[in-house]
Amino acid sequence: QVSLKDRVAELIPAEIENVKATRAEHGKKTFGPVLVDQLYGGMRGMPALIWDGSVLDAEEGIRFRGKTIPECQELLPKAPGGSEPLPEALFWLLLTGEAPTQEQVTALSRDWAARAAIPEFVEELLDRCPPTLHPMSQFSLAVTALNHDSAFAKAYAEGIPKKEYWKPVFEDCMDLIAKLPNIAGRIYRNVYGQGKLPTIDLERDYSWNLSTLLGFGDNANFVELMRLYLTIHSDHEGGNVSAHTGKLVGSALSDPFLAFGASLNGLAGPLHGLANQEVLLWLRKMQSKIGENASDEAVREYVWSTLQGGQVVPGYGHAVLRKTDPRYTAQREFALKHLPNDPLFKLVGQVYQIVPDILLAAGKAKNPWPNVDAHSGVLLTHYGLTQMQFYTVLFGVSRAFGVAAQLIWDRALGAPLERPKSYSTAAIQKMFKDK
Ligand code: CMX
Repeated sequence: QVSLKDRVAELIPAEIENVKATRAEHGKKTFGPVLVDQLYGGMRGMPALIWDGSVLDAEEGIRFRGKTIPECQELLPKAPGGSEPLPEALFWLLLTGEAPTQEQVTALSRDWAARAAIPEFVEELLDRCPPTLHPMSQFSLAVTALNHDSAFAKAYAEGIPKKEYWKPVFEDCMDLIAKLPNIAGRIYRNVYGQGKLPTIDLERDYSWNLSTLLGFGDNANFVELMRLYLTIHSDHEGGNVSAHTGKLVGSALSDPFLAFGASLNGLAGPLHGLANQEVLLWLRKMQSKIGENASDEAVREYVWSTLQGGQVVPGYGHAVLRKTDPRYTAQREFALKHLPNDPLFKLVGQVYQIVPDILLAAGKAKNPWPNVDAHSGVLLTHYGLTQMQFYTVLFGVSRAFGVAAQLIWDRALGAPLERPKSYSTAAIQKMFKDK
């Protein structure tokens, strides 16, 4: 059976030709004007990057290599007795555009389990972090430190030719993904005092091992949740802060550990991945203010008070999406199947009925609908993973899949250093004077 690396090696020559032909045919075509407003407005909608793993449609949501989330749930191999896709399979899909066989997925699970150990000095680094250091800072610190053993950094120092870059980058990316459960598990146990870390089981899948390291491996539904969670958070095209940061830093030929460490620092912002922590904090604050089983009216008033206090409603709105995020829907369906009577799930459902109308009435947000972060914390809380400051770490484990897949392709296709043009306000004024 063909391994993932062999399959990527087979695909590269044709893809190089494909890109060449695309550039020859379309290279001089324009997407239309760039508006000055886009320079000031966070580059919304400005075509700027190539990202092959996934494409985001404003109305429909994400497609991984052309497949919607429900299609991935149908198509991708599952664990024995499980019904959610294995994230290993999603990684294969992101990287090759193809669904792997069950055997290929099992081989990938084994490969990652065999690479999972982290260097002793990284363990010590984590053990010395004060428990008051945010889990995301600890996570980024540890991932950055993995660059100590980067195959790419070593090969580059030894003068590896450009067309070979992707090979050590592939190895680094596999190591990166494989080591994240041990890093996440160690942070969780250190910060929340959950005792000694168990060892990785070479015969089990990635999500089972991650769940076990966190202390939830004996709950089959939690493990299923992890499989779904890691699948749907993996990739959201290239322009979001974590994905773009990884690609940008990788373009300087920083190795995948340095590149993904930078991604994590972006994911740790409250307008991006930290929103899953913020949602839970906000829901808890609401409950302490208006009580559990509050009326729609009381929830409505609370939402308005958040907006009037100048804060955002976390988990709602999106820079690209204009409809309910299918990642939200996938989690809602999981909840309807596994925890329909959970009180916090009911509150999240109630909030879903109420917030969009209020955001529309407030008239600012371009998208009043919930995003992925509006739901994930409720599911984790249900199974006892209640430490909300840890939630973004799980998002980070998953986001490595999407960033890693693109880093491999960027090096295989010889993507150049990113260097867009910036302007000062004075330069803009001068440029358009009298126009
Ligand atoms: N609550 C209150 N106001 C909101 C809002 C929300 N959920 N979403 C957008 N707005 C406001 C913006 O703050 C902005 O206000 P100002 O003009 O005063 O600055 C205005 O509406 C227009 O913003 P937009 O164009 O609709 O949204 P952006 O593309 O600028 O930002 C996002 C997108 C996600 C940062 C924003 O919707 C937000 O802050 N949401 C809450 C945080 C969140 O859930 N983030 C997670 C996103 C998913 C992820 O990356 O994980």
